[in-house]
Amino acid sequence: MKDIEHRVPPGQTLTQGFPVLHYGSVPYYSDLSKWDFRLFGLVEEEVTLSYDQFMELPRKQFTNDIHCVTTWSKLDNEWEGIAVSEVLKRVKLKPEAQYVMLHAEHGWTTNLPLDDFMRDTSFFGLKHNGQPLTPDHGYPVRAVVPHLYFWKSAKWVRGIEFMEKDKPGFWERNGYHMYGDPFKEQRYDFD
Ligand SMILES: Nc1nc2c(c(=O)[nH]1)N[C@H]1C(S)=C(S)[C@@H](COP(=O)(O)O)O[C@H]1N2
Ligand SMILES: [Mo]
Repeated sequence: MKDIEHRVPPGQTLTQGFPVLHYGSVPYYSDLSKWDFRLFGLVEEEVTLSYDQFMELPRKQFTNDIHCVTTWSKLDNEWEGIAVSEVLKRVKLKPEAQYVMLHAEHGWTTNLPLDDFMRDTSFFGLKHNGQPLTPDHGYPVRAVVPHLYFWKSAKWVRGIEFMEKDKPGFWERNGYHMYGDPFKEQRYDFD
């Protein structure tokens, strides 16, 4: 493991807490039988997983550092989650697929390259530091892509759209960087 100094990107400050940041309201789920997860776009056949089907996917433990564009970083997070590869096994991607758009509740979106999403450090998080995700941190499922700024880690994620070309998601349309590498300080679109 890298020493602390190399784990904290430029311009970031460590926090022991777990700040909550999002646009809009926290979704409330009264009936998870209505929850589903869609794989669509450049796939041979679209797939929709039910809540039960999603929760039956094999889980793993992940440990990582997270870096928010608002300058806090939090080291040594322990997660239980589902590897992206486990979810992607359910579809056959068309060869043109190069980018993904993650779709979350209330139409919130974020974009990233397929290769970044498919790294074995990216996953769908279900528990953080031993506890089920709280509603404000993304219950029941959030994406976690720790090598990019944390806004790419969609809370309340409900689907993956596979795309040929990069397209801006919610914050990317509102001035944030298309890629968002914290070690290069790619915070805003002019960085
Ligand atoms: N659905 C959704 N996911 C989201 C956001 C959002 O507004 N909606 N905000 C992002 C931003 S800007 C950050 S920094 C992280 C914050 O996650 P946290 O509240 O668990 O710390 O969630 C990301 N995921
Ligand atoms: Mo953020």
